[in-house]
Amino acid sequence: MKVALITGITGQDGSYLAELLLEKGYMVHGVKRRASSFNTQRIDHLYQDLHQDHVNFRLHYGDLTDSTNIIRIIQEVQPDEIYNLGAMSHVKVSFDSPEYVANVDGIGTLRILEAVRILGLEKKCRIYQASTSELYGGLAENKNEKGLYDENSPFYPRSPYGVAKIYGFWITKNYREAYNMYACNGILFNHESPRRGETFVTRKITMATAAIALGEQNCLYLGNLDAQRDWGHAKDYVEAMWRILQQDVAEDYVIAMGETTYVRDFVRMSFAEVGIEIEFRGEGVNEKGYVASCANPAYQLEIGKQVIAVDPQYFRPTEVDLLIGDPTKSKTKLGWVPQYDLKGLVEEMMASDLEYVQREKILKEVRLGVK
Ligand code: NDP
Ligand code: GDR
Repeated sequence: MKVALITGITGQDGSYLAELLLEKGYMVHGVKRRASSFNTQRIDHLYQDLHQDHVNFRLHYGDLTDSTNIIRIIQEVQPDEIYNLGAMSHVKVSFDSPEYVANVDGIGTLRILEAVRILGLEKKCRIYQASTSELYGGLAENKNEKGLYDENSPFYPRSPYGVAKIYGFWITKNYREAYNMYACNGILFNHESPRRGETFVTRKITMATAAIALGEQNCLYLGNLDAQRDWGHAKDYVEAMWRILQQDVAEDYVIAMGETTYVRDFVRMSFAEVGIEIEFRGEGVNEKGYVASCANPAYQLEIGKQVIAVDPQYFRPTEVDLLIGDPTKSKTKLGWVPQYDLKGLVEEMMASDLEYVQREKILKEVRLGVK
C-alpha cells in the first residue's frame, strides 16, 4: 500500500486529492491546523474511526511554519509521496500579510524538502510542490509563440503570494538538481469547484448569483471585471498532480485548459444558469451590471434592476491582467485529459450554490418562525 502525506488537506485541492488517492488504494495522511472552530468541512466525509481495523485516512495537527512538527510528522508517516498543497493561497490577502505568506508558502516548502533530507528519505519519497500561474504575472511579452505560458516562459510575479511561490518553485527545482530528489512543480492555472473558498472570484460570483436569484441578496460587489483567467475544475487538476509523481523522471508541468475568460463573462455565464441575462454598462469603477431579462418566473427579478457593482476595495495594488496556459506537455507526457469544460464547471458550481442558498434560506425562515 502506497503512503501519501498531504499538507493543505482541508483545502479545496487537498480534499479532492485525498478522495482520489483513497480510491487508488493509498494510505492517506493529512496535515491540519488547529483552529478555534471546525475547519474540516471539506473532508468530514472521509473521517474514519481510528479504533477500527483497516484505517487508511489519518489527520495530524501541524503547520508549515513549524519545522520540528514537519520533521516529526514525516518521520512518523514515512510517506512514499508528499503533496505540499498547504499555503496562504489568497493573492489579495497576501498584500496584507506579506511576511506570513513568505514564511508559509516560501520557507514552508523548504521545510518539507529539508525534512525529507534530514530523515534520509530522499530515495524513498517523491514530492509534489503546488506552484502556480501567478509566477508568470501575466506579462504579454513572456508568452510563447502560441500566445500561451508554458514550462519555459519567464516568471514575473506581481504579488507577495507570487513572490513567495517563486521561492517554493526554485527551491524544489534546486533540491531536485542538487540532491537528485524526485521533486516536481505543478504550475497550475486557476481551478475551481463547488468546494472553492467563498472569497475567490468564481465562488463569490456563483454564491451571489444564487442569493440574488432567490431574493437573498441585492447586489454583488466585485473588483477588476477586466481580469482574464484560464479556469479549470479542481477534480481534473488533482488527477494531474498524481500523474506528475508517477513518471520515471521528475519534471515540472503546466496544467491549464488553454482558454481564457473575462471575470465579467464568468458573471454572465453564472446568471445564465438561472435564466437571467446580465447587461453591463459603464466603464472602470463605474461599470454596473443590470438584469436584461429573466426567463425563470420563480425568480421575481425586475428587469433593469442593478445587481452588479464595482468596489475598488477589491482591486489589487498590482494586478495580473491575463493568464492562459499551454497544456501541451501535460497532455502528451502525462496523458492528462480534463473531463470538465468551463460550462460544465459553472453548471456544477451553480447547482451546488442554488441548493446551498435555498437550504440556508429555509433554515433562516425556520429560525425566524416564518416556517
Ligand atoms: P485553499 O486555500 O483552499 O487551501 C489551502 C490549504 O492550506 C488549507 O488546507 C489551509 O488550512 C492550509 N494552510 C494554510 N496555511 C497553512 C499553514 N501555515 N500550515 C499548514 N497548512 C496551511 O487552496 P487550494 O486548495 O485552492 O490550493 C492548494 C494549493 O495549490 C495552494 O498551495 C495554492 O497556493 C496552490 N494553487 C492553487 C490554485 C487554484 O486555482 N486553486 C492554482 C495554483 C496553485 P486551513 O483550512 O486551516 O486554512
Ligand atoms: P487569483 O484568484 O488571484 O487568480 O488566485 P481570484 O479568484 O482571487 O481572482 C481572480 C481574478 O478576479 C479578479 N476579481 C476578484 N477577485 C476576488 N477574489 N474577489 C473579487 O471580488 C474580485 N473581482 C475581480 C481578481 O482581481 C483577479 O484578477 C487564484 C488562487 O487560487 C491562487 O492561490 C492561485 O495560485 C491562482 O489562482 C492561480
